[in-house]
Amino acid sequence: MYDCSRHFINGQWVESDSGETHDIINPATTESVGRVVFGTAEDVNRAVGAARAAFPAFAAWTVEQRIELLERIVEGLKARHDDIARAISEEMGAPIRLARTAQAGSGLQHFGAALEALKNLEFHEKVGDSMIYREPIGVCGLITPWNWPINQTAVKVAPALAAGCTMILKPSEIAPVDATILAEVLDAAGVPPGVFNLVHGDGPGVGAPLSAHPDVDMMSFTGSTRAGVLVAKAAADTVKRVAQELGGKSANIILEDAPLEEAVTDGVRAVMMNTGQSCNAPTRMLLPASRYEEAVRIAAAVADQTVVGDPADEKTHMGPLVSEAQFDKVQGLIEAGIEEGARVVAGGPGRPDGLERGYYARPTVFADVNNDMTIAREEIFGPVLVLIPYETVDEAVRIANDTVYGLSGYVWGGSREAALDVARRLRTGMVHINGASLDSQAPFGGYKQSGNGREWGGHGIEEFLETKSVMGA
Ligand code: TXE
Repeated sequence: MYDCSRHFINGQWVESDSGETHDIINPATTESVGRVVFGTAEDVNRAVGAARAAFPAFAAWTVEQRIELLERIVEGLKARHDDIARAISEEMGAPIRLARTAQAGSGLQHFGAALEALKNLEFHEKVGDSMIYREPIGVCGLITPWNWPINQTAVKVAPALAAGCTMILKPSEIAPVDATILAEVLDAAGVPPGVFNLVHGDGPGVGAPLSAHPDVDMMSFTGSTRAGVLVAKAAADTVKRVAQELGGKSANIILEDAPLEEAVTDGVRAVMMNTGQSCNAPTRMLLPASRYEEAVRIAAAVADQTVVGDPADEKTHMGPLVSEAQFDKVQGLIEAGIEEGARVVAGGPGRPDGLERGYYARPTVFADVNNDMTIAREEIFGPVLVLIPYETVDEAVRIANDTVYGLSGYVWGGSREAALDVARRLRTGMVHINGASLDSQAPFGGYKQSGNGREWGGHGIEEFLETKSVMGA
């Protein structure tokens, strides 16, 4: 059983002010795999106090000291890799193969990327007659969701440490285990007391008081647009910086001359990965009308081949959704798609055959979708792909941009120049051409209601820095 019943504050594992604990549910079995404590505003006060007290000394560390610290953390994460992978698989249902590779691997990758970026970052420069210094912003509140748990904590904790900030992490109450393991790794690596603090709990109980706290200088939030707006509102009175990585409804534009089989296959697999629970999933596939029916056949076949089942099984491609609430939400949206006249060509409502226990959904593909339908507008956060036809490239770009979100875009085409031209017209923070994967040194973040600010690599560290101009220096 996983034990997340204590916070980590000022270098110590401590009891919560509340003592109120909840089960951590394995979504594959619906059984408890551990307990997590729900903290209080008083716990937040203690953690912020510790982070504030630790800030001056940590901010004065040299870049070399911070590099050595990050190197020790990378070693620690490597040593705990299998523990982290197993925890992720059990707390949020990721297939063990995905948990070991992309999920647990991303924590390591982002600490490594922050380390490399730190080696090349300039913390001061001369501009005209003045000196410009870049200094750590101070005490940071970090709030993360459950879908890529170690990835999301790493992309905040690593750059915050690299910048010289102190912090309070509030991980998702649904998947708190690997954040607890991360705290153990940081402690063993020699992070000084108070520099990193972990407070478990839910949004209203811990996230809200942390966001509103007058002694917190910055909030970095990843999660739903709904909760991101609440964080920004709570933070507004204290004028702290708020970085947000929020929802998405990313378009995948397949151009007329794209290798159709490869592009559609890649697009379907990308949506089903992590059971569709990724903010940057390419959930709207835009297809030239002339090749639409051919693409529908390929997409349906690929979705039908997805192996859904026990996350502990090495052969599983897709595990359950994270929770009963997420299962109900996804089922409701699949029903909405049918009611609004879209055509189910793979999957559909209900559970896959033989999977009566656990929050399993069916890999679902909808054809005959127009961009005004609910399933084309809302972030479903489940294994649901919609296929939308277009007549001209201009129309495809218009449909792609016709969303409140602006996180990612995807373009497939026979000509790199033509694909790049489309990429430049998308109002999104990231675009992938012809299946190119994410790059841990390239900034990650969105336009519009997908958030503001950028994470990953050097841009991620800059988020945690203030700029000071000294005239006459
Ligand atoms: O996430 P929330 P939830 C979407 C997904 C899902 C929906 C709700 O569609 O169905 O969000 O999921 C904390 N002040 N995404 O409720 O609410 C919360 O405790 C401060 C998309 O699980 O976004 C957790 O630590 N914090 C998303 C974190 O916010 C608050 C990833 C995320 O929770 C808070 C996850 C508050 N008032 C879900 N309320 C993406 N696109 O990446 C909640 N939290």
